[in-house]
Amino acid sequence: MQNIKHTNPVAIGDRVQVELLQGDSHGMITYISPRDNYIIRKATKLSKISHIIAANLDHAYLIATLAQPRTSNGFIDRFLVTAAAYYIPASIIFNKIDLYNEEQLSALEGLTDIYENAGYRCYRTSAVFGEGIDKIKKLLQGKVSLFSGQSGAGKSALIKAVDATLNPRIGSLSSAHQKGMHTTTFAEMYELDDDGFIVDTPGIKEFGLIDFEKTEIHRCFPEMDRLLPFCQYKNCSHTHEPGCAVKSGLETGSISILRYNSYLSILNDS
Ligand SMILES: Nc1nc2c(ncn2[C@@H]2O[C@H](COP(=O)(O)OP(=O)(O)OP(=O)(O)O)[C@@H](O)[C@H]2O)c(=O)[nH]1
Ligand SMILES: [Mg+2]
Ligand SMILES: [Zn+2]
Repeated sequence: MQNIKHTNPVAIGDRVQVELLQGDSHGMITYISPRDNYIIRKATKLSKISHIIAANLDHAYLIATLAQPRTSNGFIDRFLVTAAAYYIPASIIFNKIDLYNEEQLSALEGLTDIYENAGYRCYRTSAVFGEGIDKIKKLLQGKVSLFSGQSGAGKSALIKAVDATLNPRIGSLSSAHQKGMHTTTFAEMYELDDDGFIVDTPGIKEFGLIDFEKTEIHRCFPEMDRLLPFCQYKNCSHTHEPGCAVKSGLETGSISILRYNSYLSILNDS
């Protein structure tokens, strides 16, 4: 993953030294400290060029929703894999719970089980009604956190709910398709009044993985990674090998079929 071209040499979250120029109103970045970590996406789907979304993160949160615009499982899994690929701890915030009907609430229970079993914390919030916000505030305290997800999921609205002194632009949904309108157009870091920083990002259509080795992918599915020592083959790909603990897990239900299908789909794409 080293020889990748980036569209941005300096990213949100970089720690830099600045030399002030005349009048102190302008400066020049003279040094970028080595990054503890960073998270990347492809500049465009087919592009070899990538864009560093942010650097030096403590945690990445996927803002998902089962109401408009519904976040697909595939999207959730690709986000989680991307974060794991860059060794950034990740969690899921299911937002807009005020809009969920019975069916969506029961889907939420199911998904929460799946992802918590896999090893990801799940939270539920309503940015509009303030539900679940106190918990999120605590999580963000003293940390550098990233909010990512599809346009319209409520990333900016959640930031405003967490700290009312901040003013990220909050959009509306398109009346035709109830999709987001790409209101946030560039990543921006906000300092929370409670200590901590949060990076608001533009909505992402899909996460494309970058130059990722097939053999690395199961490392990014923690529940499968945990089973690897119990597979008959040390380098088991969990697809066709005999004595595969992941395939047995599928039969007993300890591995979710949704997650396994995402695994296969990502494996096929890379
Ligand atoms: N009912 C309800 N609406 C919400 C909630 N959170 C956000 N919204 C609405 O969803 C729409 C989009 O919210 P934004 O915060 O702009 O979404 P975003 O994820 O930042 O979108 P982009 O900046 O385009 O990526 C706005 O109309 C919000 O008021 C929620 O918890 N409940
Ligand atoms: Mg936004
Ligand atoms: Zn296996």
